[in-house]
Amino acid sequence: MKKLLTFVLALALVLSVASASAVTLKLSEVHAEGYPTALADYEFARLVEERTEGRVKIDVYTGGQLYGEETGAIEALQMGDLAFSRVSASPVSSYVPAMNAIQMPYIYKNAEHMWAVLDGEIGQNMLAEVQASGSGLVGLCWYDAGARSYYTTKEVKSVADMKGLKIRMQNNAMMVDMTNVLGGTGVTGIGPNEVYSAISQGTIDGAENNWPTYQNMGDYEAAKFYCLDEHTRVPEILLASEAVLSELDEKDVEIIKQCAKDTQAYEIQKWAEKEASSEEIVRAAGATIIELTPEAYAEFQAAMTTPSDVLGGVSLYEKYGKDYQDIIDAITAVGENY
Ligand code: BDP
Repeated sequence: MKKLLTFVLALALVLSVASASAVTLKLSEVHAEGYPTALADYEFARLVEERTEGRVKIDVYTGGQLYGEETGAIEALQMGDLAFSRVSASPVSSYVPAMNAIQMPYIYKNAEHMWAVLDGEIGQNMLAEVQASGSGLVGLCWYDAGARSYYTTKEVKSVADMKGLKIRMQNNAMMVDMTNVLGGTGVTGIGPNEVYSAISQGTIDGAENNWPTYQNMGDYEAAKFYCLDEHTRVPEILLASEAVLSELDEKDVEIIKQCAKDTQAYEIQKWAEKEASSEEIVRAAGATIIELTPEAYAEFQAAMTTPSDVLGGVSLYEKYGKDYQDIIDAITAVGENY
């Protein structure tokens, strides 16, 4: 009896030590449950809990419950108020300026080209640069987010049709300028979950995004014209807070980094499925999908490298790319194989 009691006490002690050293961390996600990135977040959380044997548990908060604007989540990571966030690489550029180099308009020929870059030296160096830049952020892995195109309440078939349109953009100065050089007006400060109502209320004439977000947020019901200009391929990125990671055991930090990398292929597969089903839903709902003529497409592309009055006489590539010309050239060189 005494032996059993000693055993029970010892067990209780072990368990309490184990639970005392276990931490629960938060992950913020703007997308709804079931969206490819949200699925990847949960997979990441599952792997981390399993491989740290319960020492690190991650609670995923979807739908922008914690931060409706990704900029808010990024700043919380910097302050150590949040452990993880899956965000678009676009708003990260405000904190890690080199990040623009991997999302310049029309820099990739296709998804394969982008993945060769992200999985190769350029992409891996850029992930490392997130922390090396002193941002207080740690870049864990990339996820797919397809190509972004404009969707509007009026038909856009050429650059000329962009004139005067107020377009919601992500919090990234280069992206705002991209719309401005096309003749529209880029508007920021609207979270992705607020785009639908902003269009419905007439505050803006449209936005830009990939097929899954256009469909999943319901935006296709408010802005019925989707112009496949495919101006950018902006990958998603899973970020961690440097301050929060520094509180953890180094061994667990290594496990966390590996778990993130191991979810990339999973997200890419979920992405492909969702991209196809979203396109189907949007087309079936009767939205007008505009395939640009080669001439019209070339016009959109050319606007990015043409000096513009809007930018004080320089081109978008000059303004945002000149400090990262080596990276841009390297990305273009990878493209020769695609
Ligand atoms: C979606 C991204 C999401 C961004 C959103 C946006 O998945 O992370 O917040 O675009 O436009 O494609 O803000």
